[in-house]
This record gives sequence, structure tokens and C-alpha cells, in this order.
Amino acid sequence: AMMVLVLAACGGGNDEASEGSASEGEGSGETKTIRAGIGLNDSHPQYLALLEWKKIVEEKTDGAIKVETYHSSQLGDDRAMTEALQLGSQEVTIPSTAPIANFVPEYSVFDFPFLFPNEQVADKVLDGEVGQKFLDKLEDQNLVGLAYWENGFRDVTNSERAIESASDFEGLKLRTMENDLHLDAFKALGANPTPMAFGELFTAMQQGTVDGQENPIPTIYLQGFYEVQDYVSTTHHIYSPFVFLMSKEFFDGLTEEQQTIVTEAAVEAGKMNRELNREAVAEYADELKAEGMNYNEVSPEARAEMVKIVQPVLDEYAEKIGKETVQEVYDAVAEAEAE
Ligand code: TK8
Repeated sequence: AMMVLVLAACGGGNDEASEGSASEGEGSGETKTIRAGIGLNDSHPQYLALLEWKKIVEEKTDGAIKVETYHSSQLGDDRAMTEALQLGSQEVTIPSTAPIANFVPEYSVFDFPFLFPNEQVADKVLDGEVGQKFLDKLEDQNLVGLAYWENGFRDVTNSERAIESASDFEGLKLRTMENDLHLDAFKALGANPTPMAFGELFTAMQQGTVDGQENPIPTIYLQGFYEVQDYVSTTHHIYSPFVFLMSKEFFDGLTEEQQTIVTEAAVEAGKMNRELNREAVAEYADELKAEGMNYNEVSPEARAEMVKIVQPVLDEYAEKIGKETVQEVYDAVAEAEAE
């Protein structure tokens, strides 16, 4: 599972020639330090892309901004890190949209099961007008959304049985992200869901506190979930976007030029995150089989059955979130699909 990173050519506009401006910045006390934390470990495409973001930002700001990176929930889980951004005690984190819905409820729409048919449609919607509208909603919460990255299509793992049809969820103790829609959708499917921070998940599976969980294939492989799980089923029930978040207080304190640099770098590094993630899925699926996991492809019929079961939950949440907002997202999906 070696990944070759092509990091060249991304630096651009490097002013090495201008006289030692890095130390100059430090000397005048103007070096700004960003603590950027994520929940996944340092082998995940998200972390490799975060390193790429760091590289671009440090180069383009000529040392005026320094980035310290943290992984594996070293700074806390998605929710705690997002709160730290609001308080201004941390500068960057890149959570899934699900926990963001605890701050801006409308974000749950991205976690409507089976909303996005594929990654290309997700890219178009998220990188388009609708995606930007959602990023703008973060400002009220003292957060700035710089770009969408990718967690990816979520699949179910567990220690009990293969998920071949909706009825296989019956009674399964499933860890979910801290998001009410996830909780209610899995309840509707007959599972017994428990919300839990990602950092506690491995131990919970190891100790049998939960039977299973759902996450994209790269996470399942790179976090070693195959050590404590027997079945992986490609439900692809939700496409999880990541949102690159910055503390608004910190963002507002940057020069306009620096704001542009951190934003463009987030878009650039996000492309790398998406590419690495997508390239990795097939290979990691094979690795999971090689590690002895029972791997099954979930049929379109079984997925259709799941859609039907969760539909009342989606209707309920559309009501809560605002039907127009939800419709706007569905329209953007349809438009992107037609292109
Ligand atoms: C990592 C999380 C994680 C998410 C989850 O911090 O909690 O299951 O999918 O990967 O963002």
C-alpha cells in the first residue's frame, strides 16, 4: 500500500530570493501558527493532503504562517475540535459533515442516505453554488469553510454477519457518528445504534461494546478495523464529505493575501485528498479480503429496499431542515447528473 506522492509543482510563487523573510516574520513577532488536527491516522489520504496544504501554505506565505499537524484525535474528536475552532483555541480541523450538523443543522442534508450517486456528482454539487451556500452558513457559528474534501462512500463492517439485505441490520449494535439523522436512519433499519466519537471506536469494537460501524474502505483498512471485524458489506449508504474548517477569528486576522493562500491551498490539497482516496479504494478492498475479511457487494435491489425504509426519516428531517434547502440540494444533484 505504498503511495507515491507527486508534490512538485504545487508550491508555486516561492519567493526564496527575498531576503530571509521567514526569520524576519518571526523576528517581528508576526509568525502565525496554525494547529491543524484530524481524527484519522497519519496513513490516511486526509492526513497526506493536510501535509500538502501545510507545504503550500508555508511556502506561499514565505514562513509567515507555520502549520503544526495532528492526527488520530490527538487534539480531540471532530466535535471537540470544531468547538475549539469556535473558541479560537485551535485553528483548523477537517470533520465529516455529520458532526457539523450539530452546529449547522442544514448540513445533515449531505448525509441523506443515497443522496449522491457517485463521486463526480458530489464534486459538482459541493464545488458549485450550493456547496458554497453551505460554506457561507458556517460564518454564524464562528467558522470559515474553505473547501470540501472527501471521506467517501460509507460501508458497513461488523462481527456478526454479512449485510445482504435491509433485514440483516436487525439488532446489530452499530456505532454511528454523533448525528441524529444517522441515529434515526439506522434505528429505522432495525439496528441498535450508539453514537460515539471516532477515537473510541476501535476499542469499542475490540471489547464488543458494539458489533460494528460504518466508514469508507480507506478508513476501514488504514485504521486496522479488519483486526476486530469479520464482515465488510458495500452498502455505500452515505457519501461523507469532509469540510476544511478554519477558526473565523483566526481567518479574520489574516491579511487578504494570506486568506487567499489558505483558501486556494485547501482547494488544491483537497484535489489530492480526493484522488488518493479514490485510487485507494479498490486496492484496500483487496487488502481487506487478504486480511481474511468476508467482503460482499451489496445489490442495487438491497439498496433500494434500504432507501424505502429510511424515506420517512428523510421526510422528517427535510421538514426540520427546511424543505426548500433540501430541494435545492436534490435539484443540484439532478442537474449534475444530467450534465
Ligand atoms: C475522523 C472522522 C471519521 C468519521 C467517523 O475524525 O467519525 O466515522 O468518518 O473518519 O471524521
